Amino acid sequence: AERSLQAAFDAAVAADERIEPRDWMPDAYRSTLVRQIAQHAHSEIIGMQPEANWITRAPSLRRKAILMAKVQDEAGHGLYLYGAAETLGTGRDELLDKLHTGRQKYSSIFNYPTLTWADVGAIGWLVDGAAITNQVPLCRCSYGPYARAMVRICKEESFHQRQGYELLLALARGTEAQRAMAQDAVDRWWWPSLMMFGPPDDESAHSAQSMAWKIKRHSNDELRQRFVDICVPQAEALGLTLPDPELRWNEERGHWDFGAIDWQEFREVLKGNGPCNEQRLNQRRAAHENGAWVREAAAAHAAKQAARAAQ
Ligand code: FAQ
Repeated sequence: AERSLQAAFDAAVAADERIEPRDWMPDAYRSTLVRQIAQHAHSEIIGMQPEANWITRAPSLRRKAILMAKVQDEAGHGLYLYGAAETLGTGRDELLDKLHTGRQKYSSIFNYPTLTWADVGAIGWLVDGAAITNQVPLCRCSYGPYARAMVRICKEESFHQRQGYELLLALARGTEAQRAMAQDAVDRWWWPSLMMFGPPDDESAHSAQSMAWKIKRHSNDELRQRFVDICVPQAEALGLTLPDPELRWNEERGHWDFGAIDWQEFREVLKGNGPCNEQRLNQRRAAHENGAWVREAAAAHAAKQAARAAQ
């Protein structure tokens, strides 16, 4: 029976059909999805911190309203993603516990500080830009609930990316000090954004299997190259430079060549040694503890409702 279930699963993946929660799936497929979706969900809620840092200091009411909407969207993305993970049989409390005890990861990018207002623009342009490049193919992921969550998330990420670009454009066209602030933010966020796509293909432990299962549709390096190709003309339109002297159009490849990424830095950030790892996790744990009364009240309310319904 196991063999025919496996054959049905393989056939569904080969035919580009969606795997749904009640379908049989290999254990390793399930655990790979839980790992990736949980890491993605954790990234969304930890990713609220660097930008929320600027809400009280936004330079105008308009900018503040936009930034609040964006940070709220990220909380929503976290909820859709934790919901998608729940369809695989893993509870949110279990996933949050793994985040809080360092047993599950979140994206390396959120371990860098937001030092100036221009960082809000650079995050929107580069970090959300990288996120979209990575996530648009995930709308065709073989697991139905994850793929469907990605459709809405990508629409919202596009708005986030454009607000970042527009913010940077305003600064780049502003005073000399504003332009310098924008350039400094781009200088600091460029390389970490390239690391968001994960290790190079020949060091990517999960890529081959995830691509065979059609969870991933493109390799880490392919998507990274796509992102560089998109950003170079956009930087030019902004009048800002990307901090890589080796960026060069390669006629033969039809792509931009770029310089070497500091993978040692990436590994250090993953090990917990980035500039803000400790701060991000501490703040997350504190938020969870401070929210305990809300969870308790909701559980008490649900128990009361259930008791009333049973009468
Ligand atoms: N950071 O074998 P691979 C956002 C880990 S966007 C930390 O290549 P895989 C939006 C990887 O987990 C950011 N860890 O892994 C937003 C694995 O470790 P493990 C979130 C990383 O899964 C914007 C090991 O390295 N987006 O939040 C990173 O096949 C602004 C080996 O790597 C997603 O999560 C990294 N950068 O490919 C929010 C997208 N890269 O688990 C707020 C969905 C790799 O064995 C503000 N995820 N690792 O211990 C994916 O597409 C994939 O998981 C990849 C990695 C491409 C990230």
